[in-house]
Amino acid sequence: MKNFKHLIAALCTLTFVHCEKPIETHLESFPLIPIASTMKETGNAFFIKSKTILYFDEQDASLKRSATQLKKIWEARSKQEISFNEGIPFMHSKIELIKKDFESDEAYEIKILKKKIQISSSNEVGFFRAFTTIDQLLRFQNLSNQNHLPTGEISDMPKYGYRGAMLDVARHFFTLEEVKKYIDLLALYKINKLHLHLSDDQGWRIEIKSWPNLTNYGGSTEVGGGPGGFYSQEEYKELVSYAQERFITIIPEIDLPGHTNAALASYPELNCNGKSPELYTGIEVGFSTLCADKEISFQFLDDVIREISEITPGPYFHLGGDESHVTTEKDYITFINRTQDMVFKYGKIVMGWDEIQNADLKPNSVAQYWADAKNAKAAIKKNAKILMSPAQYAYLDMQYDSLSPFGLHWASYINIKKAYDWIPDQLVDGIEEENIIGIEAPLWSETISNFEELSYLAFPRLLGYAEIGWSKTDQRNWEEYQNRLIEHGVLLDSLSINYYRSPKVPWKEQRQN
Ligand code: TNX
Repeated sequence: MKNFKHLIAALCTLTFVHCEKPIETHLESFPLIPIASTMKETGNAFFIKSKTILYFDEQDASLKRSATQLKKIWEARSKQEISFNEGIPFMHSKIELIKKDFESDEAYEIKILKKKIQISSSNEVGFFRAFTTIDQLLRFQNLSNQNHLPTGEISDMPKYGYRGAMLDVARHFFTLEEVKKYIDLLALYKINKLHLHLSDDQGWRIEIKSWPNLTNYGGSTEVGGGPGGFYSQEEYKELVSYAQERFITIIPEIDLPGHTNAALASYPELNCNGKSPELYTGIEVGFSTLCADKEISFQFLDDVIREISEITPGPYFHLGGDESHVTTEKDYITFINRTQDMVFKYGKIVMGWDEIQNADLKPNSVAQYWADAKNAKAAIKKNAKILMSPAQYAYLDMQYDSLSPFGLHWASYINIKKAYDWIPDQLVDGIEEENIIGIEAPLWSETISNFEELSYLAFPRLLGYAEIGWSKTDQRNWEEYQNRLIEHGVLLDSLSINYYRSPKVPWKEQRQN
């Protein structure tokens, strides 16, 4: 018997054939976040051999782009090279990309067999979501030094088409590199929208060529008096395409008519009294407004909306519209109605904070519910869609508890469980499943000024929001989620991401990197 084993071992070595003894694997208990619609394990293992052959129809340009994306991810994680449609099948690992119809563009299926992996979807975005799943599988196997994937089938599709994060780059500026790093992490958790809050009292962060002082002067500081910053249009385009490669849509927000001190400080003619206020570096809200009596205000807004729309391929333009406490109701309605027309003229769909329902919202606009349920319900009456960002549950800038070094708490303290344990269509009577396009987790930046602080507030709560947006409600359960989250703590550690290690969660010991 012993000799026989030696003989087999020798044969394996000579022929380069993998003859590991079968191992038990458990796909179903894999800590995927967001959890997939179904996962069925078959108990075997797909061993990652030297080199991998990726089979797909090279005539199909979109499949070729998908193949190239998978190649990048697979080679980085498995450390094994991928070749397209060539190689000696029995010596190498095999993956097939198969196009077939699904209910949703983002739906996909992965079959992990002993000898090959089959990935199917109807198009590029679905393949990308599948690759994200593969990416998580490989990352966790790497963390436990495993050279195989568990066999079985995953079939998956999102609950909501809109799964977003918002980043306030106005109160504190975040560099292109920092935003890209955030985008990478959003993509790993299947988040598909990044809403950028590009202007506020404290800073104007996007170049407008016809109004250059907005950034030259209006972008020159931030909360606390730091140097601020802004994105040139070229840099913004770079960000848009970086996000696009990860199937994330950038949604630009220009907050109006309030939250406009930086613009008012940059151009005296935008003020009703013709005089510019000072730049502002505090954190009060609701004290500034554009001037509805001056036509130049609308010329200004038309230029801004036109220039930004021209460099934004995504369908949405966010007009802000929150906390305009010093704008009269009549002027407020004028501003939203007129800018809404501009957004349409430049081919985009209007988004705004829930107060925008006070104007004559056009059907299919999006009201972002953050504070006032009455506003959200009124928006529904006007045939608007609702994006769920209830401050008490979904605000990433709320402190975890009273000891949190960053964040505010005007809406609530939001610990990791509270962030996870709510159901968008069961929160407010009258905001029903059919009204909701999805969820978004805003990260306001009054109290954070660098990536470490950003990630401390965003992680790990963002993983919970990703799951609320993607996974079916009846699959979600805090206790079970917490077990997966603990594994993602290890993953975030391996990526050197600073996250909040709540004392209520039994995290694994942190490795020193
Ligand atoms: C409210 S949420 C705001 C922001 C602040 C945030 C701080 C919303 C639409 N407006 O201006 O940054 O609270 O949590």
